[in-house]
Amino acid sequence: MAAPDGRGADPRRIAALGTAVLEANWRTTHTVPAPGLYPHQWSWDSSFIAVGLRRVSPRRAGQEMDALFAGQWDDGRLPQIVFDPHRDQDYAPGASFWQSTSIPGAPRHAETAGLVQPPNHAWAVWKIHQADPAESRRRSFLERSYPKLVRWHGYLTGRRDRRGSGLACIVHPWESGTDNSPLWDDVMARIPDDCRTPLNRPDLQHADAGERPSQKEYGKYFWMAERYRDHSCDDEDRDYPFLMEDPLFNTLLAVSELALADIAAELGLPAGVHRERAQRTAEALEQLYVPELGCYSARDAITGAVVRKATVNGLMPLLLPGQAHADELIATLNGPRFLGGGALMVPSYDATAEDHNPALYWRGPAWFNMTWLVAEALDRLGRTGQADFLRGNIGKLAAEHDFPEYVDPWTGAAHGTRSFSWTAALALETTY
Ligand code: 9YW
Repeated sequence: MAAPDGRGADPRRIAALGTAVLEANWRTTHTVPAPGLYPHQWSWDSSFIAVGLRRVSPRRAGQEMDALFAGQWDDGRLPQIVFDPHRDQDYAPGASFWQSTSIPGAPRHAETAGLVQPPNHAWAVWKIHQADPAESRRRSFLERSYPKLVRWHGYLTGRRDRRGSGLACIVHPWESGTDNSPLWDDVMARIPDDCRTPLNRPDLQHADAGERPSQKEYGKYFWMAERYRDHSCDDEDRDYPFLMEDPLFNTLLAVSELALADIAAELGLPAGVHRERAQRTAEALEQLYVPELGCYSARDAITGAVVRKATVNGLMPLLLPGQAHADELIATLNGPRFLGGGALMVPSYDATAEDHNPALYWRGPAWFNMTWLVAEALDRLGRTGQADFLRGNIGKLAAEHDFPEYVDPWTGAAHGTRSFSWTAALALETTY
């Protein structure tokens, strides 16, 4: 019988069950995030998936990244979604919404979304290489991935640094990976919801409406996606209303830039330039630190206002080496807003906030990828006991509840869809 805190859950069982989910969700070239709800390839999901997959098949983990890179645009962007053309009716907005093959600079042979997702890819590529360096070298995995990753980061630090602050902007809540996080509420209030596309919500066939973004939120999501698409996704729409600098997105960019330094060194290329870029992003992130919250937050790049809300996104700079606010971030993590009330995994949103909802998507529940990232950060800081506690709960709650999308942070009750790939992959990863 597993201990209530997750320590003692059988790692072999977790690994076997997690591997079976990944096997079932594999589709010839890539892994879908979940059967039913998410039938295509999602960008940052693939990186998390590959981190776990490399433990059982580094080769397949490499293929996962190759399939995503096949959707890269001429400007370097890696798309939020690479669509499976056979599943257009099963997810909205799909390939027929984006019509990407007629957008200048988008790939001709893959249908993709025009948006992006957080840049955890170089980090994943480096981890895949480390899992089996000989296999990676045989397949020239780093040689072929490196230039693509450099172009991807070039897009983010170039065209996406919309305010010249040294931080990449996201142009849609979907780009944050934390779709309906309270971080976006103020800006969302000024976004129209009268999109032209009919909202048919195939997602509601696979998940409870109470656990998904509302119809009004979807109207706004579609309105922004339409506007971005109709501007050829060119990032030059001067009056575009949603430009946010997110601490999660920019932390992953810096962490991935450090991974690019490791990759460059392995390839015998200059690595210093990547370390300098990572340092610049880390320094720019300081603009997002909010002392009274004891964590980082998002900034509206249009008004310059920093959002006064504590979310798991704002804890992520803990991953950065030499983090100046490590003590404050740890205190916040262990305080009442996050783990202080006896949570098993890290809540996505301040537990003391009046509108915290432990069952609603990114407005309270704990997600496996975020908890895994926090555990990684704790490990780097030498706080292995707490990292093990979180990893133990990741494995235990994942295996106990058929690999849910997210859970109630205190009871562990499962929410969202099941057989969720990054839950399976990261649960598998915790067993190594
Ligand atoms: C959506 C696929 C995606 C994740 C996001 C998560 C959710 C909904 O599912 O987005 O329709 O894109 O918020 O992080 O990549 O798993």
